[in-house]
Amino acid sequence: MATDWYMDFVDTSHEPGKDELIALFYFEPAAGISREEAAGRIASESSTGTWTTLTTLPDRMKGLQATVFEIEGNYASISYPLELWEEGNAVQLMSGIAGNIFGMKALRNLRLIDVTFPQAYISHFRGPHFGMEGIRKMMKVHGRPLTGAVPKPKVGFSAREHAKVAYETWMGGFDFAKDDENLTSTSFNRFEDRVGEMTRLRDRAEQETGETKSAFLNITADTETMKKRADLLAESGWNYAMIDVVVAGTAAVATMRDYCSDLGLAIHAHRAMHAAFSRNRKHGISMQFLAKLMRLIGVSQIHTGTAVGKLSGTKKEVALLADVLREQRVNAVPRLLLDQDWGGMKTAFPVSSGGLHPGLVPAVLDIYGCDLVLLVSGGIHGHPDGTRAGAVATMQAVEAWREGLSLEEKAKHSRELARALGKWGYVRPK
Ligand code: CAP
Ligand code: MG
Repeated sequence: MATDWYMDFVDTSHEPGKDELIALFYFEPAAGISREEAAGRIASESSTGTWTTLTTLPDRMKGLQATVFEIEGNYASISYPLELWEEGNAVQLMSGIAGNIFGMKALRNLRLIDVTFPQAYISHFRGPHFGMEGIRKMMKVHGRPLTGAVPKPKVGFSAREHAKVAYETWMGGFDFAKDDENLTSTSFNRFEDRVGEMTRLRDRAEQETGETKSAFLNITADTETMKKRADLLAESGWNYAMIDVVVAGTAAVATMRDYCSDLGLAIHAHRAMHAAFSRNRKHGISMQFLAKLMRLIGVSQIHTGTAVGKLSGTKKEVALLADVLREQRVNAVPRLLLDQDWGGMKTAFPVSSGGLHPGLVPAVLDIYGCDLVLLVSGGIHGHPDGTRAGAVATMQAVEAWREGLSLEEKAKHSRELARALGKWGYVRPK
């Protein structure tokens, strides 16, 4: 008598229907387990199956089973009937295709690489509130990347000191100041105090420059507290809220997407903790999928790496992430990305940050182009002449790239850039 039925979830002649959700996995079977059985177990455990054959299995339930329709080396493509997935509930999707399966003894490694969402699934999500166009209109910035910086050291400033660093950043020509991912409302820098100080100096910087200035103020906490903090931001005339989306969780981001949207707040998504599951190429969840999920839920922008800075991520991966967020039609890249037609869902900005300074700006813009939020933090506060000069130097590097000039050429008539190159040159921090 058969005791398991994993092979019932494998059919390499299956042609997924247009309404089926498709997932691409990298997998390594455990010793003694064939590829087919291992792939069948992934499909079974992420859809309707369990470890043993069942005495009760109404025929109609076969229609809910996932199907492994392609196995190519260590890559399995699995299709899921749409009925498996609750409309508009990305949290439940994660429980299915990113849940128990990571712990199965039958696998030595498993990595969820990407998912193709069918239109019938996407249609239940609102996506980004503004889109890149809407953000540019809101910030009155066109034809160049939007720029920002985090006051550094990451935490420790009082609210007043924090706002002063933000003021210098804005006066150096940057559009945004950003809270660091681990700054929320600490004894030395309460959120309410920071909003007050930042609002006062934002208004001054806007008056003095005639430009729109904003900030990614970090509301990350339990959802009820995040709602209160979002209310305070909206009352104080801000147009963004920042959330550490991985540690906050998919459910919290989904709740806050609608709450912030109703308040006219764009969401800046910091991805701290993503590397716990995205960095290992053999096990975990890819950043491509996290970026796709966050656009689906509706953040306005999310960190996607620099390829040249201090944190992991290759040029190719960074460019793919930008496509996932900015394009309406994303073409498959073997073993890295699946096809995705976003069906008109609004776009989201990639955010490049981490170990950047003026000398690295051209290298980053060569990868991303103009539709980017560029964050240079240590790379302005470490400028020999201070934060404002560092921001000016970075804006000069952006101008050089747009004018097709080398930084050396530009630096001949841009003192702040010359001084930045004098300190850092083109060093790529480790
Ligand atoms: C960068 C940063 C960002 C990282 C996040 C930091 O500061 O503020 O959190 O960029 O990484 O705390 O390190 P620096 P990613 O510019 O001074 O390095 O963007 O890859 O998610
Ligand atoms: Mg940070």
